Amino acid sequence: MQLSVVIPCLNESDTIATCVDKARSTIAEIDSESEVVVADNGSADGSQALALAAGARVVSVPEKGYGNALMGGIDAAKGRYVILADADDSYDFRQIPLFLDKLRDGNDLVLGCRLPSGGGVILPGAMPWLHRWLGNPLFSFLARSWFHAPIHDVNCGMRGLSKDLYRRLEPRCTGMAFATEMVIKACLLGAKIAELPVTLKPDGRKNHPPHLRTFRDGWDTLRVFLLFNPRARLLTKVFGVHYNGHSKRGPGKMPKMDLGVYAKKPTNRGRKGC
Ligand SMILES: Nc1nc2c(ncn2[C@@H]2O[C@H](COP(=O)(O)OP(=O)(O)O)[C@@H](O)[C@H]2O)c(=O)[nH]1
Ligand SMILES: [Mg+2]
Repeated sequence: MQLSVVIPCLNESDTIATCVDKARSTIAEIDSESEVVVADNGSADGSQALALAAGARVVSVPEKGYGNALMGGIDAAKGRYVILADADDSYDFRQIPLFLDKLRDGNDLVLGCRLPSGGGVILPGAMPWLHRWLGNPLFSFLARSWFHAPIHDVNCGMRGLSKDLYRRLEPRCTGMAFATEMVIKACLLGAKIAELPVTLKPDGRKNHPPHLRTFRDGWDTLRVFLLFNPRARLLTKVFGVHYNGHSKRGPGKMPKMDLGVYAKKPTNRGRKGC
């Protein structure tokens, strides 16, 4: 199978059916051998049934956290390429073919970019002020300057990657920092990375606010940056992040590390996430 669209979902009954519907109709036009996988994180609002009825394959991921949900979904995905997008109807699933084209062109990771600095568009009300003007630009700047990532929106939830790269990443971050871990590790492995402008619109939720918790998730993301940057080892000590490893960078070199309490070993799912 060529393509799996993986949608992480936690209590998204307002929007999950719309997202699955849009994803399915888009991929049906480009590749009949493709699937939509909803990685459900223990929704209690009937999201699973809605996703099933809309034609998705639903995978249950009991361990909470954005990273856990995505790891469960990507592990179950059968496609050679995987495209990820939120279940809140904030991304445009009609852009899936553009991601697939770039993956087929030989890119290992194709990152969406919502920020205008990378050509993206954020419609009014779609992103909180702090994320728009501080968090996302700052973290993306760190990804560019510390790890030479050719991107402008390290946290974008719409992205595509090859299953082959995913296997080599051995991700461990269970929460929102998963998005950053993926980009940093792809850089450290020398993966081919491309960026694609996307449009973010206000999500379609009516019943609950976004899951992202600005300060907790921002702090976890910063710790991942410190952890992987050899020059920041002193800082990691100050901030209580454990770093047991090497500082070698470049193709095929992955620093050894201990992500401490907020990450899990690849073979040991189910620990407390971040
Ligand atoms: N934050 C978070 N998101 C989850 C979790 N499990 C699944 N998700 C899904 O991950 C996606 C991203 O969450 P969202 O609140 O949209 O984050 P934001 O787009 O960064 O504001 C959504 O589709 C959620 O339903 C979880 O435990 N935590
Ligand atoms: Mg979202």
